[in-house]
Amino acid sequence: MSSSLGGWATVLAEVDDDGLAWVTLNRPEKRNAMNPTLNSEMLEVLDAVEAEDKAKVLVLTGAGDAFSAGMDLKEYFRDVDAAGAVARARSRRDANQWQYRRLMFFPKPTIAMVNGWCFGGAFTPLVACDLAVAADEAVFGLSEVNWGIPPGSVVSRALAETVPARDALYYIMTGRSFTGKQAADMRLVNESVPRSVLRERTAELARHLAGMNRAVLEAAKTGFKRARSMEWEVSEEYLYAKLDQSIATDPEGGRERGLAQFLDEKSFRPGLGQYRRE
Ligand code: ACO
Ligand code: V55
Repeated sequence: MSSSLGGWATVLAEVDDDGLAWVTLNRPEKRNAMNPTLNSEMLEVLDAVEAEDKAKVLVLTGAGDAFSAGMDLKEYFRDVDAAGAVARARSRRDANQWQYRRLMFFPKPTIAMVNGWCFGGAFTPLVACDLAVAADEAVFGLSEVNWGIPPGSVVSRALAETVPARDALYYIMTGRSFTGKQAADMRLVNESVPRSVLRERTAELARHLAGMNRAVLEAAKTGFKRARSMEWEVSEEYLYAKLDQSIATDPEGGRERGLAQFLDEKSFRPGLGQYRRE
């Protein structure tokens, strides 16, 4: 059983019984190219997933053969440019708002499930997700140069965050495509698996995260993502503040229970798994 989080023209969003929020870019006939409608709807979808208590983990994927064929070349580039500078600025703002500002620091764990085609602008939400799993057969590419532009927005920044410069420049400059297997080799994604098992493999990872202490997970992911760009002394201050905040606000008192199960009851080994939460 799964319940829908709302009705959108270009995105499907539903929560299943395991607490997984499946967010599916849903323009399969356009290979899930991101048009202005999708970009503004995704902002609503992220708000809905954040607000839904049953949703523990967000999985971002695409309908049909594509994850996403990138920005919509007609509606996002040609039509919006024709509409003028104000329309263009607004359209860029929505796209960037969901693709990285909102997604990168989303309070719940996020996993990109790359089921197929993934081009250009699609790299931004891919990298903004905490984790990523691809189909071996998925095809990726920085295809911007193929049609006459350099990668824009934060696409090249997102690549620099995840893959070595040699790989990034090779694909940014040649425009050549690569597979899910290659994406895993260069660590753009955590792993790739045959398409036939992609959904189950991703669900298994998502269920693991869904069964964890959410306050601690949020502090852990935010701490890593924010500390990356900090100087060490500042990151020490910040990460201690985050740790103390987590202890003070964790509604299930995870730390005390973990310590008691290990030190007093001797019924659990933290090195080998999480404390009992029931
Ligand atoms: N923008 C707008 N429309 C698109 C896009 C896109 N990015 N990608 C696919 N479509 C549309 C096609 O125009 C076509 O529409 P139509 O049926 O109304 O004519 C439909 O989706 C299907 O496309 P096909 O090319 O027929 O699908 P196919 O499965 O053969 O190929 C592929 C898929 C490889 C993804 C191809 O569509 C493609 O190369 N798309 C563009 C990929 C790209 O370079 N994206 C831009 C990256 S740069 C950036 O994002 C900033
Ligand atoms: C890209 C993405 C954009 C953009 C210009 O190369 C280029 C990708 C997300 O928006 O405005």
